Amino acid sequence: MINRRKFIHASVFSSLAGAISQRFTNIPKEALVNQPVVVSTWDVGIEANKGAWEVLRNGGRALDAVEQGVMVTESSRSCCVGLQANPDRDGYVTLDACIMDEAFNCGSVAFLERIKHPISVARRVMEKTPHVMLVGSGARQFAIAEGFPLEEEKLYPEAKKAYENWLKKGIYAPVINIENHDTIGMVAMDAKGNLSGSCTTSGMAFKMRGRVGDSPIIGAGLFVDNEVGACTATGQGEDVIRVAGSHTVVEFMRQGMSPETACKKVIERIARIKKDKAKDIQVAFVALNKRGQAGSFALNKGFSYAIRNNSTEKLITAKSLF
Ligand code: SD4
Repeated sequence: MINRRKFIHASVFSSLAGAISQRFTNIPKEALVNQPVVVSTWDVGIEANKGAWEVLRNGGRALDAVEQGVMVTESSRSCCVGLQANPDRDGYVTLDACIMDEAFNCGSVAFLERIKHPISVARRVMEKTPHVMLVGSGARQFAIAEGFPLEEEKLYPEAKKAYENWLKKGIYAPVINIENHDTIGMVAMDAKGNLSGSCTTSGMAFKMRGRVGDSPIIGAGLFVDNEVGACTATGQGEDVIRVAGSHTVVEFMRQGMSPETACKKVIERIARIKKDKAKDIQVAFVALNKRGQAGSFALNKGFSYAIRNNSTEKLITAKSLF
């Protein structure tokens, strides 16, 4: 039998817990609007959002939308994500991706070669293994066992040209800035108000063999907390990882900040760390809160993000620190 002291303790604790969760999410329940929306990074996000929207407009799940959406980019010959992308400095294309749903389920692959849709392998890791992350030959072995075709090992013509060009000097000074990006990150909310996110990349062009950036790292390149919001990152992954970028943005939204302000706070933190080097790189975050409000902020000019909902489909130039 529960005694009076324990009862008082339990009831104080539960009302405190309610107050805390209300304060940290800071979003009144009645303000929640279950309108589907999808937001993704860079100009390629417009086409990717179309793929996601096919799922969302039919009442589908945000998780399916963010997978289908970025698969459009992974397949696109005109983009820099997926097997058509630039290789590492040894001439091999290596891919990273992750996905996260509304219940903290997540899956990730890194340093994956010769598989066309790393995002789907990441989802399979999430759904079919007790793990979150598989890398390298182990990730590929798992993909093949799951029936993903092993593609030919080759460089697509544009990537081959770019690589041969790079080899002429062969200077190892990788940097991700506005001319040089190769990722798509996507966050979405479905008609039930559930959030999910995905992120897929070929990483940094001509990177060191085995280098992995932020994109497949849950908390860095992507984070989803269905009570609060979702965030994805793009840009120089090393600098996103060191501040646990996407997770930190979500935590700022939990404190009540708008998506844009939350992204800005983390960008400012990166700028403080990078000091005078902050102007040489690009980092940007795109975030969506539980009310379906989207926002973004970049370190430097030149970043845009794409949004699609029932009333709009557009590319927005993000505000930036510099
Ligand atoms: C990485 N964040 O591997 C990725 C690269 C990127 O646009 O976003 N490029 O560091």
